[in-house]
Amino acid sequence: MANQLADRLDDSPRGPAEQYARDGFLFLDSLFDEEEVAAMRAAVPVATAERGEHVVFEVGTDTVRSVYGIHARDGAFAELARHPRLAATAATLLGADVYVYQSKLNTKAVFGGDVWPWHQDYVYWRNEDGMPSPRVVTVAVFLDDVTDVNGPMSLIPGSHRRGVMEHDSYAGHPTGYEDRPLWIANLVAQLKYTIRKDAFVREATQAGIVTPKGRAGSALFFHGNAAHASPHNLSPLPRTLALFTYNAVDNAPPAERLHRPAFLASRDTSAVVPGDDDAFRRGRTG
Ligand code: 6CS
Ligand code: FE
Repeated sequence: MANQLADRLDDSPRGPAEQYARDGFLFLDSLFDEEEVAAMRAAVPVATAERGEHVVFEVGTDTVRSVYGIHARDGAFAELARHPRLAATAATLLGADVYVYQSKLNTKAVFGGDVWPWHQDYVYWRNEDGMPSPRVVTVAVFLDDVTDVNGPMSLIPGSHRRGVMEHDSYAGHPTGYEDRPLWIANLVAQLKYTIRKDAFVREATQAGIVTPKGRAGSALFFHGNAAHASPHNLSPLPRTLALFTYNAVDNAPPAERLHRPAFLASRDTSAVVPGDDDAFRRGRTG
């Protein structure tokens, strides 16, 4: 009896899956080592030199904010998207076979990396792509050290259990992007859907705010309904993240709802087959 009582009183999570279920995110410090990160980082300048609709710039500048669809082209990021430490972990957290719904590099550039206001991701995938449910998880792989001053992501623990929170939204083009398609409003600092101030204050006052920081190679898994944000980069150091969104294969949006480009909502819903764990070791491809 005593043990059962102790167990009930001790609400500390048993393992990673329980921690994710409780908090809506899971931070794995130094999931990849320096050698592996160096191999991933080598692919960053190639990606940020790309030009096209999949590359988003900070408003009014030629500073790259994001490069989308990085998993869909052969190379290091395709390898990283199917890395077992990411894809198998995502499948475990969702309890389902998963496919890569979206991928991107968020550069948070020095002296120009703009904010991501408080938002939930799933509201975009539900409203813009018709995703049926929030059985979706994103992992941010730190390709640079993440510190207090280079624009770390913050989250509200447990906010994923609130469902889609109250949001403010706007129609039309964000200022400075009038010549872009309307989906640009989902991707820039002037975000189309942001958590309403009273809902944010209520949740953040009750649950607090956490800001996972760590060495390059760390990984932050977060639920599609986890409220999150990130500030400007105030440091002389970049804060490049490679983000992969894994959706449950049986949670794919109906094809007829998919109007945004494939680099925002993949049409390939085939389950990810995890690759080699040593894919980023010296002498390997990747
Ligand atoms: O609309 C989207 O797909 C993107 N927008 C935001 C604000 N986060 C998720 C995703 O990258
Ligand atoms: Fe987001």
